[in-house]
Amino acid sequence: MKKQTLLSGIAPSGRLTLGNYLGAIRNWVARQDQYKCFFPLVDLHAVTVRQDPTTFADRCRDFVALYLACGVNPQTSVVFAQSHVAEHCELAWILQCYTQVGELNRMTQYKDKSRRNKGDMNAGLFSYPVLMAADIVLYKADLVPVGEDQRQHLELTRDVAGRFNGLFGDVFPIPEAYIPDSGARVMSLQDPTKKMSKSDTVAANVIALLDDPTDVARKIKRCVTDSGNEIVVREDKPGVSNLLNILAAVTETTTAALENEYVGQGYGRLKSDVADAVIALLEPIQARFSDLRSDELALDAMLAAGALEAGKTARRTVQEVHGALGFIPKSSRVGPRA
Ligand code: ATP
Ligand code: LTN
Repeated sequence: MKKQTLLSGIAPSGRLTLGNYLGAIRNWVARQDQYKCFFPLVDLHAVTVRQDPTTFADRCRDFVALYLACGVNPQTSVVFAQSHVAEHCELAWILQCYTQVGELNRMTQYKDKSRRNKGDMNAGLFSYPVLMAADIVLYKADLVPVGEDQRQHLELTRDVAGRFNGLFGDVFPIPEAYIPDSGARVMSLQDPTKKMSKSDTVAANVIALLDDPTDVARKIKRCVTDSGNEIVVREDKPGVSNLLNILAAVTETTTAALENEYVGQGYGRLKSDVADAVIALLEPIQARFSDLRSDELALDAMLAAGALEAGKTARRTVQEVHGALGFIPKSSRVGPRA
């Protein structure tokens, strides 16, 4: 039987975090043998906020090396840079013409980012979810593993794809989001009512995948906990709930089991267990990263091969979309001008 298709991407802004790993990358890796997988480095998404051109390419290579260090297998999964496959932009344009401004206005991430980016309210920030929809349907993806914050963008993708199919026939499968039970929303260490975010400029809020073990231990030791001493997941205990969620996700257990295990224990013990578990998770990833990142030629060659392969599928889909819309097919015969 033909494998279904899985696709997911992360914009190379900031530094990859434990949230990105638990909410997204880990769930890509766990499914990569069951699905035909596409993992674009979505660099076109990153330029919705200003990036420094002198360091951007290096950051992009760091991200790709980290994908691989986390277990993405480039022999079986297609890893590539979105900017190397022009069809992402072509399809995004067409899909914009089937997306309502009102739908984009309702995106909470846009409302959030526009509040924070008052000085640069560019049109890319607004239309970004359509580029994401194009990323997904270009490869006719069936499954999209993401964290909780992307649920709304996935719903929009489903709506736009369904609308297009309603007008032009079944061109796109309607993709499903895969959002994990645990690790789908890792919170900031200093403000656990807010999502841990890779572009957060306050280092103490974030565990980066490349943080060294002493930093990880220090950040967790100093993270905000709550009043009282009960170790439970509860709305009025966002700090402790976050630590329990992280520990449950990293050690692949449930928060309910951990609540039982920690009855009568103090916050200090919980924090040192979370630190140990996170450090044990990150150490092998960091070791593999150093090896992979040191061979830039090999990384770039892998991206070139990925773009070649992704481009074949992408071209086919764009041609199908053009056909559905009634564009003149591009002739393979070049003759004299009429
Ligand atoms: P930025 O700060 O640049 O907006 P971010 O850290 O919020 O970045 P995204 O690029 O929006 O990350 O997300 C990449 C992937 O990681 C998405 O699938 C997203 O749902 C997931 N993700 C991001 N942050 C978290 C988090 N704190 N917990 C769980 N999953 C997360
Ligand atoms: N918008 C996503 C990143 C993203 C993505 C995608 C995720 C861009 N294209 C396609 C899944 C599938 C975000 O996490 N900010």
